[in-house]
Amino acid sequence: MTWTVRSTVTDSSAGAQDTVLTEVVSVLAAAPSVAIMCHQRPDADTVGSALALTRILRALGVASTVSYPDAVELPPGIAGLPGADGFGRPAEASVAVAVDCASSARLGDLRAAFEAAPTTVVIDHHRSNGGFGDLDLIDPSADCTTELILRIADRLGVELDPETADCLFAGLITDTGSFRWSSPAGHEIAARLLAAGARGPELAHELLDSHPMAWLRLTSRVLASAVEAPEAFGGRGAVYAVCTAEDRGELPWDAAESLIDLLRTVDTAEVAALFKEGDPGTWSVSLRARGEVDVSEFAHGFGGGGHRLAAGYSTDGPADDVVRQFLSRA
Ligand SMILES: [Mn+2]
Repeated sequence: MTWTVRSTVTDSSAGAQDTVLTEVVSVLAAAPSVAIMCHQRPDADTVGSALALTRILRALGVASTVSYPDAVELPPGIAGLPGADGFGRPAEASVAVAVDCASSARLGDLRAAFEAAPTTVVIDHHRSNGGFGDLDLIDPSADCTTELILRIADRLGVELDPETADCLFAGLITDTGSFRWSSPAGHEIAARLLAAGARGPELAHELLDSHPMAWLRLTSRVLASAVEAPEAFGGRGAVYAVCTAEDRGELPWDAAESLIDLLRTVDTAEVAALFKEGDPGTWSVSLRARGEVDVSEFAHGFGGGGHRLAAGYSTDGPADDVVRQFLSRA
């Protein structure tokens, strides 16, 4: 089956969402095979979404593969999710599904395989996602992409088992900052997932509260390097810090991911920015805003995207240049 009419929903109105959900569910249920793909620098929401969706499809008798881009290792907490040992290269499939992926560029080295599939489906909650599939189920009002996967399970009538609940909960707890900015729906979903057997406290510990000792040293180094820029963003102020590959040392690629949550607590700065070096000279930049600045818009200017108050972009160059470019537009 090939969908010739491109169907995109990026608004949250119930009617529009419902129409695309119906289409997505019918495509998935009828698919001979499905290749599910995560975004670069995979987090708990993209991985939890992929693993939950593959379990839901298995319950329907639909074969699927789960993949994430680039040759990286999953962070230990995420690698502990049920089924995470099943990640591999995508099989040639009749339907490719990108989960939690704000743009096709974020598919990295999976992009060609995604685009080669006869039917492509995008399931996401990033407001900056304009859609890049034949079917785009994009709901910016959802707290996480696993919330959308739950809607698919419900529509298919697939019952939640404890493992699927774990995978869905993983996306919810991380994308809501441990429920700090969860919507009412997010709390209701959490209650459902816990009742279905999700290991709430264990997942919170494994995904958010477990680090090697060397992480404390890294944290102290990076936070000590933080700089305030009171003139930035029309005088609203910014704070930024740099984590170089050398700072990170032997720690894994995701070691600095959560440090933005400490930086953004600086009460004199509207915007927090964390510059994280991967391979030397290549950077991913995390941005957070308190409420007045749209960092998704700002990140878009650098080819990135995200949510209004949490966004990011990738860039190259020496640390000083990368910071200067940021400040010149801030
Ligand atoms: Mn997400």
